[in-house]
Amino acid sequence: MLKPRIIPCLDVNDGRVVKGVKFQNLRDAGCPVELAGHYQQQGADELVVLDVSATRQARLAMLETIEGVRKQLSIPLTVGGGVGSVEDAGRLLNAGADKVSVNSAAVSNPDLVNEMSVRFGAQCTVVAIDAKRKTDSPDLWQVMTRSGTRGAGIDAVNWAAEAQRRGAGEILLTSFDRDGTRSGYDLELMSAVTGACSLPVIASGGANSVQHMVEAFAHGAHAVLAASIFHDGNMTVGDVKQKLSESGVNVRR
Ligand code: 0VR
Repeated sequence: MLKPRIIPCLDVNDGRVVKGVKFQNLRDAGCPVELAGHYQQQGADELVVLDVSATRQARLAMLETIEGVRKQLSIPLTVGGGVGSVEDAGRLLNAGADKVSVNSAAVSNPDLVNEMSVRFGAQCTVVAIDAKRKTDSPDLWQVMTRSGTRGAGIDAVNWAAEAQRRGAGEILLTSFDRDGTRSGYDLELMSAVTGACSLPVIASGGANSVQHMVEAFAHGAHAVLAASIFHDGNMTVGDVKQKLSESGVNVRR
């Protein structure tokens, strides 16, 4: 099993890194190619680049961004955002991604998970799940799609288990409620999903301290993803890894 991983996330809108709260009010957070090199130098174990662009031409330009990011990196690169088909995934892999994450399209067409896994391998196939606590039953989470704007009407824990059965190699689990809030990861969500799915699960949404990351690992996360705290310069990846190591988390040094 891989060591616990620290994964900065670059949400890219129209060629620029952005950051918001609950996927809204996106502010500019810099150049993806520069930030990618920056985070690798700080000791990031992997990088996630998520295309959150609205327009088609911005999505097409994304391939150039991926090629530029790839030139900076020797660590694994996962790319997602708007992946709708095996062909889309192939284009991203050809542009330099090591893994491709699929979110909304897999919810509407679950066979896409099987197709990606068969064509490219489970190790390339990441299923991203944006989960939101159900208002009427707070210990259940529903899957949100289309950047958190649409309730898919399915249970997030069950969807993670189905993604595993369909050949996914990893789950990128984002708490919609915690995204950008700096209030910590949704630990109950993490426990519920890791209890139902034995794939590596990446915790995402809400990180604001090393303690938040220690908690996520203690609740079954195999990796922690963060955007806000890294983009805003509050902490470097090196700071985080130093403190995690002191807290007994066996990170790669
Ligand atoms: P923080 O570490 O809390 O900033 O969040 C990490 C992670 O949840 C976000 O970078 C990312 O998953 C948010 N996703 C989306 C989006 C952001 C803007 C627009 C759309 C989306 O569709 O996932």
